[in-house]
Amino acid sequence: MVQERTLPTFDAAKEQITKAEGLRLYEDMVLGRTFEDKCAEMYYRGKMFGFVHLYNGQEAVSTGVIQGAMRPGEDFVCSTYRDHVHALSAGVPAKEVMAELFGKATGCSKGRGGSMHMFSAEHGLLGGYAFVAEGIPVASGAAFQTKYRREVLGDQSADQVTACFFGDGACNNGQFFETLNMAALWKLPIIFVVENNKWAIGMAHERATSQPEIYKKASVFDMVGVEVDGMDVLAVRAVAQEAVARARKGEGPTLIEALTYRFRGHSLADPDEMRSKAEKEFWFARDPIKNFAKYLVDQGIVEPEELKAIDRKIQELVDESVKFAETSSEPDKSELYRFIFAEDE
Ligand SMILES: Cc1ncc(C[n+]2csc(CCOP(=O)(O)OP(=O)(O)O)c2C)c(N)n1
Ligand SMILES: [Mg+2]
Repeated sequence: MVQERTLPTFDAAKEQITKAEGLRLYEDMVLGRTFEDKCAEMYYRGKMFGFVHLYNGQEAVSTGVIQGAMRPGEDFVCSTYRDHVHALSAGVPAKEVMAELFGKATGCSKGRGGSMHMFSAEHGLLGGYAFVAEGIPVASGAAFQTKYRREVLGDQSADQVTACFFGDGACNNGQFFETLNMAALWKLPIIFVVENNKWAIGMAHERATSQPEIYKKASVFDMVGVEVDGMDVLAVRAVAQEAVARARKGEGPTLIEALTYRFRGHSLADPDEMRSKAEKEFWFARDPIKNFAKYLVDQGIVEPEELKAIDRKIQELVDESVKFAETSSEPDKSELYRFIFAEDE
């Protein structure tokens, strides 16, 4: 096992967090975890096909950024093939994400996308992208149009910020360097969120990159780069709030490196034999949901019973989403060629 990088410290006791917000962040993370566990069950029961990449362990990143710092539904979110939970945090209903996984017409991409291609114009979800780093220029295009509408077309309502999520593996790809250069040059309203989970399938991060501290790469673009404990939802929320404020003020992008870990294999087809037991245990002990629950109770912000009630409510919601997906229709054959090109309004 490679020596673990020291996680940046964060003084959560100093955070001003209301009960309502604490419960909201907790609920969003529990939704992500419960949804993904249900996906694993459905996949192994043969209900969904193709590659399915789960997000277990990384919930504090999606929740901390989208629910903690953005305006879900108004701002833009761009994801990778590990996209179910970003879609949920952005407000796409669980039943539409589950139906998409089942390939049903009621799915958020009308059953055409599947696991790796969640999309919702209504929720500002720019898509999940299966090619590594593919979303980075797409997200930057969204940020560019916001700036263009505001500064060139004079549309004062164009103040959206885009959050672009991608993995450590994507940071060795040319699109990362080319796009970050332009985003910084043009001061685009975007935050680049690297979810450094230490692995790109079976390739350990340290073996693939000359500078493993990804946030430092921001400096060559004269961009702000920060590292954060990606297992601590309040720490993620704090850095994301700063980055979003910077972007909204027109001061340009931020590169946030969230140090995190996926609790399952790369995809549900991966036997997960590459990673050591010691490494997994190091990270399992940092489970973002368990730790946040403990924090909320220890600080006297919530009662344990309130958290259990959320767990039950979310379990019901996810069970309902499976019923909805199972009973929904498949896309009609007559629509085979629809949604390939844009249609007239
Ligand atoms: C351009 C491209 N090259 C290779 C692949 C195959 N591939 C799929 S996932 C992956 C690893 C990416 O790892 P990372 O960016 O760290 O994301 P994580 O899976 O850890 O979330 C690779 C190489 C791909 N999808 N696209
Ligand atoms: Mg990775």
